Amino acid sequence: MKKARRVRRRVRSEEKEYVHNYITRKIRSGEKLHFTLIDPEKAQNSEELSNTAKILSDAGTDAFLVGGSVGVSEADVDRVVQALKPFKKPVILFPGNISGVSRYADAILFMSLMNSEDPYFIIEAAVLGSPLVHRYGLEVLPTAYIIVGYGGAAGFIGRARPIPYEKPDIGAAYVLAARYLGKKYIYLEAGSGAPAPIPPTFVNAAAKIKGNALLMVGGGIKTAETANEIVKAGADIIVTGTVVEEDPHKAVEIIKAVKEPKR
Ligand code: 1GP
Repeated sequence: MKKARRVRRRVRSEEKEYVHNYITRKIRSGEKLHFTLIDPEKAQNSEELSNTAKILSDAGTDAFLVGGSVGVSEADVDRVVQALKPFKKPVILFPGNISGVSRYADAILFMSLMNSEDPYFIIEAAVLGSPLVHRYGLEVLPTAYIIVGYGGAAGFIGRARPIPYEKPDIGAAYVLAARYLGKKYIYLEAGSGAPAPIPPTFVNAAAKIKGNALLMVGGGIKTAETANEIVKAGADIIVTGTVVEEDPHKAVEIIKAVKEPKR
């Protein structure tokens, strides 16, 4: 049994790079990353989804995140993950609940919503989802999910107590706690469609204290300038979703800004 597992592991590492290795290899070489978020509930037209994915993949997005807060079934997630597979970028689950776990994905942001007031979103959803993650053999990316400011659907559904934009010291304390808990990824989330993204000062306070954890920032990033400022403030990974739905070509400009940030 043990031998079989060893062989399986070896076969996997020969065929395919682990997603965490892929991400850290790029970060160590000095790159900043861009993740494209696809909400399965909104991606109903598969031809449109493939066209969008091709534009973003060609532009250099580093991975696809698949997830949403409302109206997402496992069948929807399976369909979207499979549609994204041909583009040869890692497909990472970003589950709003246990229905967001698909066997076809490459990895999962295994999350705790750190500033939820509901134990379900802090730990219980993770407990209910973990046997599925194990059965499907998904690579796990341990993630502290922290909701800031607006919060959007993720904040409302997740019963978060969002950290005010003007309180970066509280954000930094959450980041430090996440780091001490051993999280490898810290996701500062303003909420999808946030009217204003997380301010660079807030991101900078988090970046200074994050240690070796990777800092992801998303919510309300709609222009190359904003992405540039957030990268300069110390984010390792920028996530965009709404702008991709509205105009994939605008997202291409954001990818350029992430890859070649202006000083
Ligand atoms: C939401 O952070 C992501 O979970 C992306 O937000 O849709 O505003 O780009 P936007």
